[in-house]
Amino acid sequence: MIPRVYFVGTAGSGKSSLVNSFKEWMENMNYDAITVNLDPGAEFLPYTPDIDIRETVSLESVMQNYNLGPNGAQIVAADLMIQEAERIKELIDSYDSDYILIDTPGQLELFAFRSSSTQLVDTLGAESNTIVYLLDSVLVKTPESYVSSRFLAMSVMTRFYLPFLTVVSKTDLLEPEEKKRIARWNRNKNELITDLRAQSATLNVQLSEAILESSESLNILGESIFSSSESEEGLEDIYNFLQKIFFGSDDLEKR
Ligand SMILES: Nc1nc2c(ncn2[C@@H]2O[C@H](COP(=O)(O)OP(=O)(O)OP(=O)(O)O)[C@@H](O)[C@H]2O)c(=O)[nH]1
Ligand SMILES: [Mg+2]
Repeated sequence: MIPRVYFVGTAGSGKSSLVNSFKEWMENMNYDAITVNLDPGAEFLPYTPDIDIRETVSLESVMQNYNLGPNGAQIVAADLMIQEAERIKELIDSYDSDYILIDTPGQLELFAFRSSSTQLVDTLGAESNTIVYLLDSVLVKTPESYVSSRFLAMSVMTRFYLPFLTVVSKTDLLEPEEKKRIARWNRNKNELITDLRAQSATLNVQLSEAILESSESLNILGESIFSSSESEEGLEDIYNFLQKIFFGSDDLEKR
């Protein structure tokens, strides 16, 4: 089965841009990928999807047909998407491609925490899936926000139990010092705990430390890759991760 790669993350974390830049990068390397948009609310996409949920389920049409505001419509749209799952799977299967790059809705909670999404992912292909989870670089600059962003990532991971890569996105927006600091936390949990302790010893610091100690000792998330859709940093690393997961590190034959 052709690998399905879901790009997941909080609103504005750079999912659609990464789908676009990763697809372009693959094309430049003579690898082949198709793009699937599963965000019914996307108003603008930086790429033209090969398959687009908005052709049958769009936020605008759901708002009109069900007389709902944008939030209620998002929920109805997420559930309507299941009815489209078989059709989308058939469309996906009609392509001969190396990778299927799947863009997910802006509202992370809609994709991550509603059972419709796990059903959708299963129907689209239960065997060859992975999640590329974007940690928005704007949201990981302090030790507390870095920790809470990783907790959110872990929470998403427990919903899907799929191979999972965390990517710190939009790294071109980080100052060199900020980037170095995040890289230190990424490599070494103790550095993160030291920096957490340097903050005032409030209950949330103690709580963060306690959860970190137990969860990170299992190395659940592994190290994050730093990526930027602007500078193309990390795109090759993402590709290498995917190749390892799906093909045990063998390079794809160039087309
Ligand atoms: N500088 C910079 N800006 C980026 C990068 N990736 C995305 N952006 C910008 O961040 C904003 C959000 O990017 P999107 O790709 O739409 O993010 P998204 O996660 O798909 O957003 P939603 O689907 O609305 O949740 C846009 O203004 C992008 O131009 C990046 O790597 N570098
Ligand atoms: Mg998007």
